[in-house]
Parts: sequence; structure tokens; C-alpha cells
Amino acid sequence: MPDIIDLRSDTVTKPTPAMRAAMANAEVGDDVYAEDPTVNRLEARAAEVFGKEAAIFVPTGSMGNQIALRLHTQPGKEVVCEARSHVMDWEMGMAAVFSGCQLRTVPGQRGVLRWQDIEPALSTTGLYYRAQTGLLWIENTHNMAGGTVTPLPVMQELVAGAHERGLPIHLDGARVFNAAAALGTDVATLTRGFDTVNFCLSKGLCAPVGSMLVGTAADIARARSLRKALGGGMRQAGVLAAAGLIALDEMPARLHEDHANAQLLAKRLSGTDGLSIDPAEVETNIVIFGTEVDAAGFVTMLKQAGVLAGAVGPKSVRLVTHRDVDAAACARAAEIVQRVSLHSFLQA
Ligand code: TLP
Repeated sequence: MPDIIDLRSDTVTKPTPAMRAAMANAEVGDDVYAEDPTVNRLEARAAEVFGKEAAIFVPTGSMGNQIALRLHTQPGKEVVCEARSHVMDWEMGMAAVFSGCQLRTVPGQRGVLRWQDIEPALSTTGLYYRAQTGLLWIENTHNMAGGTVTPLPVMQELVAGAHERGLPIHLDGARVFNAAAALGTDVATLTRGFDTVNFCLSKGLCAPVGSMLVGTAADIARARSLRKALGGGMRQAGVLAAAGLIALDEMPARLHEDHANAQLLAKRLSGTDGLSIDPAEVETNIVIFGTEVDAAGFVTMLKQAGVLAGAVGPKSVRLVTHRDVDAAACARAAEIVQRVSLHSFLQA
């Protein structure tokens, strides 16, 4: 049996040896009483790194996002987001369930929304017979568009536009460190002005569990009760936060390796019969290519050949690079994808 190359997601990364050691030795307490010193340190550090007043540790990115959505809205409001954003595709309709809101989606250019795309979708006139916009929602990098990056001037334009209209703006920054690495900037600069930012420790940053929501002290204080309402009040969570601190401080510096491996994959796959991919469109660690055959069937064949990938559309397949798959394994994965493509192409 060849080794399996797992490119389904960067969520599959295992904690590093340094993380495991820190977890074993973590100082802990009951975090529902705010008595876990390691969680408290992680929250203080996250706020500092993002230049915000406060932060809260949550079990998942989905929970961080849903807490933010509830913080900024009231039932009956609209949340304007990109058409294929995670909150739309993968968060189980929770905007409606937990916050009583509906999503108004706007297609971006390869996932990137500009103010000119958003403005016509806003409803802020106060008309009594029209649901009003309550929140703007941006995703950077954009997952389903293939890890695309919203550049700094666009981020600034979105913040300015939102605030001019009196609207809060949230960033689903699950992979915001990838965006910052691709742009050669830091996350505090990239997210300046956003009312809240959610980012994940458990994706490319390799922590086993956890995300952070950062924002004002008042919002994060309210977020604590919303987290508890969702069942996210953890007890000796310092064992997780210990890994999170390493994820936050040490792992962003290596993300460019994942980006280089994604380029390697894209370049090797471009020009393969039966596949469509433009390496110039791969900006971070996510590679989405088109297939001529059914994507789910293609993914099954890939699995049999030793590569795990994800079908993200009827004819599109996603590969995500991460720390646990090095350049040699990515090169091997590219060969396998090409072989499977040729096989399915000949069969079709
Ligand atoms: N993304 C996962 C899947 O849910 C699709 C992945 O494998 O990429 N925002 C964004 C942009 C995300 O990509 C994800 C997870 C989340 C939020 C949710 O994070 P978790 O999985 O921690 O709830």
C-alpha cells in the first residue's frame, strides 16, 4: 500500500511535537470561571496580534462566526455575504436558527467582493416593508473560490463603506494568516477597522482544535454568554490553548511553504487532458481544478490511487496543501492526479 497523501483540507494537520509537549505541560483551570491561565494568555495574545481590545477562544470557526453574526444583528435582518462563502455553504443554516437572520448573497470576482458589488445589495433606507441590512460579511482568504485573497486596499474600502452606512463588518478570517502571508502584510494591518474577526488555529496553523474571535471588549464580553449558550463553555481548555499559542506565534511564518506547494501542484496539473486549472489563479494553499467527469467519482478514483481530495462542486475538486504534506509528496500527488485524469479521460 502506498502512503496516503491527504490533501482534503489543512484541517487534517496534526499538532507538532512542540504543541504536544506544551499541551502535556499546560497550566490549566476552569475556563467557565475565567480561571484557565493558558486560555487567558492565548486570548490576550490574539487580541494583541490583531490590534483589537479583546479575544475569546472558541472550539470551532463555525461557532466563532455564528457568535459574531448574533453579536451584530437582530432577528429579521439581512447579512450581506459572498455567494459561496462558508457561512452560506457550510454553516448549517445557523444564521436563521441562532440569529433569525437571512443571508443576501452577492457573487464576487473569484470570491472577492468590492464595495461596488456590495452597495446595490444593501437595504439601509429604513423602509418599513423591507428587511434591513444588519451586517456585512467578508471571507479572506475565500475558501470555495480557491483560497483567493482580498487585497488590503479593497479591505480598507469595504470597512470604510460599511461604517459610512452605519453597518458593522465581520471578517471570516479562518485563513487570514494565509492572506496576510500572500500579501506580505500582517493580520493587524489587513483587518484594521473590522468590528470582529474570526480566525482558525486548527487549519494551516496546525493546532488540534480551536478558533479565536477578536473585537471590542464589550462585544467579546457578550460573546462569552453566546459561546456558553451554544455549549462552547469549555473547562480545562488550557491543554488546547497551549497548542493554540504555538499556532499563533510560530506557525504563520511557514505558510509560504504551503503556498509554494500549491503552486507546484497547480503548475504540474495545468495542461493535463481532462483537467482545467490556471496556476496564476492559485494565490494561497487551496487548489481547485475542474474535471470533465463527475467530481465525486474522480475523488473516489483518487482515493483508490492514494490521494485524498474533496469534491467541492459537480465538476470541481479541491486540494489543500499543509505542513503534513511536503513538496515531494505534492509532486507525487500531482502525478497520481494526472494518471487518474488520463484514465478517466480514456474511459469517458
Ligand atoms: N472549512 C472547512 C470545511 O468546513 C469546508 C475546510 O475544510 O476548509 N470559515 C471558513 C472560511 C472555513 O473554511 C471553515 C472550515 C470555517 C469557517 C469553519 O471552521 P470549523 O471547521 O472550525 O468550524
